[in-house]
Amino acid sequence: MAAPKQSAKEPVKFIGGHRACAGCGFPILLKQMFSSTKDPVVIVSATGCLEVTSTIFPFSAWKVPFMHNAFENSAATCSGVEGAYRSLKKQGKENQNIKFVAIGGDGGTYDIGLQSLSGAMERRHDMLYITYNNEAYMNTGIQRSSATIMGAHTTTSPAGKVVHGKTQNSKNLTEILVAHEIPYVAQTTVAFWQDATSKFSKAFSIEGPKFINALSPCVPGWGYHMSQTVKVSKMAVETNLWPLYEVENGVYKINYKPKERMGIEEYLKLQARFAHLLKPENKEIVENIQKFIDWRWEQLLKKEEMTNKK
Ligand SMILES: Cc1ncc(C[n+]2csc(CCOP(=O)(O)OP(=O)(O)O)c2C)c(N)n1
Ligand code: SF4
Ligand SMILES: [Mg+2]
Repeated sequence: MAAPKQSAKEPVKFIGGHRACAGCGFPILLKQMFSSTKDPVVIVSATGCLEVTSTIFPFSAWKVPFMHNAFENSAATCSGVEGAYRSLKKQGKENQNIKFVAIGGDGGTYDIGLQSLSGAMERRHDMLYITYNNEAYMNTGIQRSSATIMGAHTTTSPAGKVVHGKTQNSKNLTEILVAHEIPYVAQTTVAFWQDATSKFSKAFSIEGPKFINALSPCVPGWGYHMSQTVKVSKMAVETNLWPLYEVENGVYKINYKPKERMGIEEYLKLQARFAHLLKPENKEIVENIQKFIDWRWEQLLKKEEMTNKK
């Protein structure tokens, strides 16, 4: 589905002047999200870089209602707000078509907010949950989360002589959400504007719970130059590390299949968090990462084939 046409006259809903780092991924993502609907939007946000950098009292970068809640309950708060709205509509006290969006980082979604997210999806609230996944707890100093990929150096999975960054693979949260059998689940990332806006548009057009997992590069946490955000995001897709796909009512669609997937080294060498992996003695770790990526991709292809069988 194409994104709704925007005119330059339409008011910007996430404005400049916020304190996110130059080159941060999530301001791009927010522009993609807001350009995908003309309906009023209510935002509920977990604690994290996005909230901290955009709501420094007495300033706010938000031109829409914005509710900050605790780190772990963005989905629960949003479901409460959406429930109240439904009640007001029933009573004839509200007639706008409002979209409810809960946002959390990977720490606030993959880890600490998972039960709250699971509950809101299971109760079938009419809301969109977006995680901007920068693969660590960035706001508090780059600690590993269950979204951090194997081998990445973080302050709680440091690369040294014995251990070479995070020792576990990342959790596949997108598939956990697919298992909730909700109407719409998708993965996207900031470099693919058309992909992201199509997915936000589709999510806004569907009634019920929706989930979008958006890979969102982080300049200091990943260790790349601020001019390289789009390149890094693109390479995550070209290497099959972060496939662009969607699952609509249980049917998988891979939105982009690289003609020839690039080797993961091409992605690793762009970022300081993986610098230690490029040493010859860590070749085996890189091979294991590659094997894991290829295995996940194969699983995804099979799911697409299986769910599209007539
Ligand atoms: C219950 C609770 N524990 C810890 C914190 C401290 N804290 C605030 S933001 C944050 C990290 C958030 O990580 P993530 O959700 O990935 O968002 P990011 O900062 O990466 O954007 C932490 C640990 C908190 N606010 N509340
Ligand atoms: S630390 Fe990372 S996620 Fe946080 S504002 Fe900076 S670039 Fe964005
Ligand atoms: Mg994070």
